[in-house]
Amino acid sequence: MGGAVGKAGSPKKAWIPEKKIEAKVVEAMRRRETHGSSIKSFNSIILKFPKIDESFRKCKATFEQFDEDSNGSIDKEELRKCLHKLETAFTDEEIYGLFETCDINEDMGMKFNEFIVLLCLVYLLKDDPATPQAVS
Ligand SMILES: [Ca+2]
Ligand SMILES: [Ca+2]
Repeated sequence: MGGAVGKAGSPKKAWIPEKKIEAKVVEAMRRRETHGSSIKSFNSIILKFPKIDESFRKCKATFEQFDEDSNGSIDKEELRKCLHKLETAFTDEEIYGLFETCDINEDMGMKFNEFIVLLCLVYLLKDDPATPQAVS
């Protein structure tokens, strides 16, 4: 790297500060590497794919259960009925809100890909699924 400036004189001196910066950058990069940020976590997600695949199949089965009339999409009423059946703590209003959030293309039906978004949201929103009466 670097141009051909000051070939004859003492270019080394002029280069020192720049090299210091370069060294710092390299050092910083190395530090980031050892801290292993985004790339590492991306890999660790990919390594979980066999498990995700399994969960995905379960999601598909759940989707089919929700889709009572088997028309390939879950409508508002189907979602409401199923969430009530599962005894989730959502009010009708919340369920409709979830539905509207997840119905990305706004065709009033939830396809499988939209259903995945729903599952993620439900997961994020639920706070204490297994122990409802543990908190006093
Ligand atoms: Ca349906
Ligand atoms: Ca939709």
